[in-house]
Parts: sequence; structure tokens; C-alpha cells
Amino acid sequence: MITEEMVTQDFIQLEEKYGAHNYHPLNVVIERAEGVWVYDIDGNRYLDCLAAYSAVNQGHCHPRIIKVLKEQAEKVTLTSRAFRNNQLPFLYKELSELTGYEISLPMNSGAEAVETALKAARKWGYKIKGVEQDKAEIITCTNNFAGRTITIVSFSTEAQYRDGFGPFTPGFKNIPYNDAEALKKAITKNTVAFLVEPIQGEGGVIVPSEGYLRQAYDICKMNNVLFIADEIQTGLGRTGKLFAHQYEEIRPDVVIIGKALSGGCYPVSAVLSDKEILGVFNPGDHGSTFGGNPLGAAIARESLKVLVEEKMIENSFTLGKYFKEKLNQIKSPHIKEVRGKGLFIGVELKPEARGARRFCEALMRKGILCKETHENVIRFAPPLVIKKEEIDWALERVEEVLTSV
Ligand code: IF1
Repeated sequence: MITEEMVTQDFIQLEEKYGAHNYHPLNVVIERAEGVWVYDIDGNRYLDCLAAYSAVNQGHCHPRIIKVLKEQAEKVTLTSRAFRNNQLPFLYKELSELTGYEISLPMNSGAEAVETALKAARKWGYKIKGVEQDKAEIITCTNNFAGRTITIVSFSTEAQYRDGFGPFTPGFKNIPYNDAEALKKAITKNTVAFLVEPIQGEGGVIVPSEGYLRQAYDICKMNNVLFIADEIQTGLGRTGKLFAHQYEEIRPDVVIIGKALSGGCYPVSAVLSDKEILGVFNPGDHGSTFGGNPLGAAIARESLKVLVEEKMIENSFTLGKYFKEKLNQIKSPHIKEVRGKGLFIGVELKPEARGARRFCEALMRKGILCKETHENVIRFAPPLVIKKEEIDWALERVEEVLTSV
């Protein structure tokens, strides 16, 4: 019976009946969200400590972004790239001015931007570096997460993400994360790129050793190999800087962004680079129906503006440090390690805690929404607009759960 009076169970049954079961969500049915708070159909309020995997850095339904969404939606939403529109040129310009990269290529999902970067790297390898046709190799790290397409899961080391989806795309070589020596050994005359997350998100908020990204970057430079930073989750303020790679004073050849590029209001992703690399694309080489559409471009422009103007990056740095310090002070028999940068924090539990899921369920009952990653890690990644008193509110409950469950 589909009516306004449906209860949580009714929504769950509809999903179970008519939807593919490719997720196992917590049983909370969200109806409304604003800033760091989400509200379920019964009016219960939860602090969102996932922020849609860092797609909602600016906070849910940011008023300035919603206003632009509404205004643009009443003008024109999609022109296709067969014609031009009056929003995309400004997004290009503002992305270049903000990030220092000469040009960008807009797509929709993060995976599409990753695929775009991989295509650019291969074509750059053949046309500029001079690698033999169809011999290009790209090095990636174990425990990576870069999306769900067949090519991307071809270099995943997570069995479940690959199971049943073969045959896989050749030309990828995996090395251990945080091991510069392994990178040096893996490079051959056919290597065109190294794709790496500055902090591995899904891998369990794995922060590499100080200097790792710099060493890897230098090795790439010495071997004329493109250093590609996947900043889809770590970028746009999440770790307390505009990009997580900026903790190591490097300038990747290519930076991939997505998620918070649109403040969670529309799928917008992009590949940032310079003319030498993205210039390998000629008209007709690559594209997407929605890539660079005026609605997404207008939303992305405003999302970047509020991120900077409302000092969300600085807030992530300051309150992330505070959040992590306080989490470290919790005396819990379950905590193995607290790690992360800015408001990108992972609390790893000991194996005897028997997995993070039940702690996330207990936190949900106390009004906090988190998501476990890789079994034993609770990820705390709230919107970057969170206030200190909201973190204190959360810490009280996190301490209760981690000392009582
Ligand atoms: C799911 C994970 C996070 C990403 C990085 C590319 C992409 C992602 C570093 C692809 C996307 C999302 C996908 C989403 C859950 C979430 C996720 F748990 F899957 F791994 F964040 F950690 N690079 N991550 O994190 O971007 O195509 O999704 O826009 O698949 O359930 P996308």
C-alpha cells in the first residue's frame, strides 16, 4: 500500500521486492537532510558521519547550491556537447584558477573520470612517450578503490568486486601501497602511468608514510611515467587541504575529482591536467551525453565557491585534528588505531571486536550514521561544515558505544 503513512518496514519491503540487491544498507529511511543532519520518515535526527562517501562536503542541501540548481534547472539542463552552453566555459576557467591545472575534461561519475584519465594516459603513452601500440602498462596499488566498471575492477584486489565479471582488461600491474621501492621495480619501458589514492578510502582510511607520495612522484618523474592522483574521495577539502596530495608538495600530472565537486546535488566529475596530456583527445575521441552539461556545470561552480568562501577546507583541517585527538583519548578495549587527515578519519577496531558493522548499528541507535569499511574500520567523514559542538555531541555517543558494546 503506497501511501504517506508507510512505515520503515514498508519502504524496506518495496526495495527488497523491486530493487536489485547490490547493497546492504542500514535500515534508516531518510526523508530530509540539511547541513550535517539527516531526518528519517519518523522524524528521527541523525548526524551524518559519512557525507555520502565525501560527496556532501558542503553539507546536505546547501542553500546556495540548491538556489543555483533551481535557477539553472528553469533555464536549460542539457544541451549535449554537440552545442555549447554558457556555464561550462566558466567551470573550466574556475577549475583552472582554483587548482592551477591548465585544462579539464568534465564527466559525471567518478568511475567515468577514472576511465577518462586511464584513456588519456594510454593515448599520451602512445602519441607522446612513444610506447609500442597496445603495450601500455598502468601501475595501481593493492586495496585500491576507483569505481565499478569492468576495466576498473580489472585492477581491484577485492575478490567480491571482481567475482563473476571477467574477462578483465589487460595492461594493469598491482603493487603494494606505501612502497616506493615496489613502484621503482614495477616500471618498464611500457609503463605510462601510476594511479594512486593519496589516502586509500575504501581500503580502510590507509594513510601512507610521510614522504611516500613524494618518493613515488619523483620515481615517476625520473621514468617519464604520469603520476595520477585519484582525489575523488580525498579531494575538495576532505583531508584539510584542497587536495590530499598537497601534504607532500607534489603536483600530480593528472588529478581526478568527483563527489563533492557538485556538493552532492548532481553527478559531476572531472579530470584536471595540462595541455600536453589532455591535448591527446581530438574531437570525437571521447565524450558523454551528460558530461559538461550546463546544470551540472552551474552546480559545480557554486559548490566550489561555497567550499572556498565558507572556509570549509580550513574547518576540515582544524576540526579534523580536534576530532582525531578526542577519538584517540577514548579508552576502549576495541580500538586498535585512529588514523586519517582532516575530517577523513578511520577508527580501526581489533579483530576480537568482531567487525565494525555492529558498532555502526549501535551508533545509528544513538543518532549517528557511519559506515564501516573493510570489516574492522569505522569511517568518520562528516560534512566539512560541522561545528565543534556537533563533534562533541558525536564524541559523547561514540565513547558510549565504544566502551559499552
Ligand atoms: C559504491 C566505496 C568509497 C572512490 C574513489 C573513484 C570512485 C570512488 C577513491 C568512483 C567511489 C564510492 C562508490 C560507492 C561507495 C563509495 C566508496 F566504498 F565504494 F569504496 F567512497 F570508499 N575513486 N567511491 O572512493 O566514483 O563512480 O562512485 O562516482 O560503489 O558503493 P563513483
